Amino acid sequence: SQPENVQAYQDALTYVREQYLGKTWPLVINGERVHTDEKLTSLNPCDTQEIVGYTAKATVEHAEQALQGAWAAWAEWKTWSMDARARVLLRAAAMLKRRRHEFNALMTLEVGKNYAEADVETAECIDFLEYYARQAMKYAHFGAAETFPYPGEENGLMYIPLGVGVSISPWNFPLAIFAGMLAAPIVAGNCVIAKPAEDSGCIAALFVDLMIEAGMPAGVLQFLTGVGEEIGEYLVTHAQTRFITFTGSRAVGLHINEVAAKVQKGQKWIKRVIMELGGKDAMIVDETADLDVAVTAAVQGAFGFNGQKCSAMSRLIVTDEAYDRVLSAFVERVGALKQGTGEENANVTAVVNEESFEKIQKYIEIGRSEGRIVAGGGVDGSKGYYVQPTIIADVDAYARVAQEEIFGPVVSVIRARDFDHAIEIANSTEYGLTGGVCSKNRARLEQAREQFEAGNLYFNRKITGAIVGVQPFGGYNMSGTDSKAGGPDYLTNFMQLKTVTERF
Ligand code: TXE
Repeated sequence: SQPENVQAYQDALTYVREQYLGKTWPLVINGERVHTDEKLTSLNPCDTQEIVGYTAKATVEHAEQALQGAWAAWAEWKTWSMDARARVLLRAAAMLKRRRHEFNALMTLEVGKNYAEADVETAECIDFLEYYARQAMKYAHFGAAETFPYPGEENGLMYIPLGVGVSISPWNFPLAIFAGMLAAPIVAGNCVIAKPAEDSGCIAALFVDLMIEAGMPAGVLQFLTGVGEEIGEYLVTHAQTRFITFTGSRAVGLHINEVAAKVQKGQKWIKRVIMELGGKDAMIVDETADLDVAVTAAVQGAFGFNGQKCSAMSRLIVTDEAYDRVLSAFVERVGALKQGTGEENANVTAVVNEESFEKIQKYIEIGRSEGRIVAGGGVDGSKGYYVQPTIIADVDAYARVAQEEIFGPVVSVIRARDFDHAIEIANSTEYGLTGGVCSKNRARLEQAREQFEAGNLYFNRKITGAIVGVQPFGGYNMSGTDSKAGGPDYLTNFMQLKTVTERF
């Protein structure tokens, strides 16, 4: 980071600590701030003594109120022009640019993201708002130009919003994913009930306040913090929910998919379900690869936000000839990573909560029997949930640590006989989100382009980091419905198409 940004961040951190620490953030239903007796607590994972804030704990009565209020608000919102709706997003983006450091600071405290990555996330949030606002214009007018003219008739396309839906988001991109998943349906003319993850309600609430300040009318964006199994479950199974957009774990995603498919009494539609689930993303390094490029890509792809990304590299597959060389360079580089707090901008910080901390520890233990721990392996939960960046070498492609999502700073290194074998291993999990290849061999890159099963492939660079409007993001197989967030057709997930043909 530039020194002036570091100073601005430090100032913002002081401001955020003074203004927000220990604050209780309410629900927002029909434009009203609603407080509840019971609350959820957000703890700083890097210092579990520090209470970052509290969020209201919504009940099913609140969820019902939010749903009815959203349908009432929709009657008006759907009549707004695309242009007018897009302007609300653009205003929010402009405001966020001015308050970037404040959002970064709260993010570093609430989920422990280091501030360089928090800054990238805030930038991504701004990109989502601006991109979806501009994409909306595409659907604004009578779309006859998009269809083939038919003699004697005029054919028009109309894109109609669906109604009211639910957006359920995770803690790992508590601002960008939360915002992107609600902004797209909203700009397309729908009303949304947004439910952030239990661990990241404060940053979500700060963003909702900003959207309201930017001109979001009452009822269009309803904000409910609370427990997924309670209000989330209530909303996804409700007859009046028209669509669900979800990012989170495979288990919860598949559960929602199943319960949302059941048609409830009085329900008039098949719910649209848009899912972004996990990954077990692989990067292949062959013997022709530039060692420095490959190892830099591996370190960045694996340990950014402690590997707590569905797009994180968690399997390093190395061809036999290059294996020892790549492994020892990787171990050396990982040993140099600094662990500390998000506000210190440490390379690796603490993992999000106790449950994750324990889950990752369990996998490290499994890794001890399935391979050889050659870096890290230790933990320290005394003051924060610190897990050392860990490398498990000599792992079999079908071992549990090579197949299951660990969602922490842990990489399995797998030896491949040759490049064909490496591709076979890469495709051996049930996921298919991101993937990478480091090689100077053109034919092999072409082969990977065809055969590597992943929604987002990266060659000779790190494998995370889809850029909005550049790399439409979403995976194959169990990684989700491949709905491509930040892509040119994403808004059509939240609209239905009507064609009108008139004979002259
Ligand atoms: O996710 P959950 P969690 C993976 C990762 C991580 C694990 C657990 O492996 O370790 O999931 O994380 C809401 N009906 N990913 O517990 O439980 C919940 O309140 C409706 C991968 O945070 O899936 C939250 O808002 N909603 C991932 C959201 O679902 C329900 C990102 C996600 O929670 C619900 C995060 C229910 N029955 C975790 N139960 C990625 N793809 O990047 C829970 N929720």
